[in-house]
Amino acid sequence: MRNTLRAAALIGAIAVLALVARASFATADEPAASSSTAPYVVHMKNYAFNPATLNVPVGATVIFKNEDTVAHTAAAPGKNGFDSGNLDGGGQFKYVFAKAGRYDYGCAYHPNMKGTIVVGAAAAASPTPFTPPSPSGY
Ligand SMILES: [Cu+2]
Repeated sequence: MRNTLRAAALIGAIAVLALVARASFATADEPAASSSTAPYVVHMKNYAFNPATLNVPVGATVIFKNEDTVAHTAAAPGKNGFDSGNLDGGGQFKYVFAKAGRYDYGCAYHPNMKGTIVVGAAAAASPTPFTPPSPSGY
């Protein structure tokens, strides 16, 4: 009885270790930054994100620039989210949005600071017409 319990505890510990190892591996593979798209900038100024809503294509690089003298963060929850961590005044954070979707983010220090990055789905709002990918290669 006691041995069975100990074995179960051991198996549980191994499972937890495996999960932790996999989680740390997953966060380690960051998407490769593509320099083909000009970076977009979100200014953090006067306790606000500007623009509050930013539409970008998939793969776009967005730079969050803290132009206040106080510290801010830019963070979106969720598995595909992002987190700048603490950004002191004058600091900046660069992130590549490799997946389409809507990213509602905010500042950890100032709950009134909120912004949205819309990745990919904004083709209709874009002034440049959408060109479908060429059908060759299949
Ligand atoms: Cu803030």
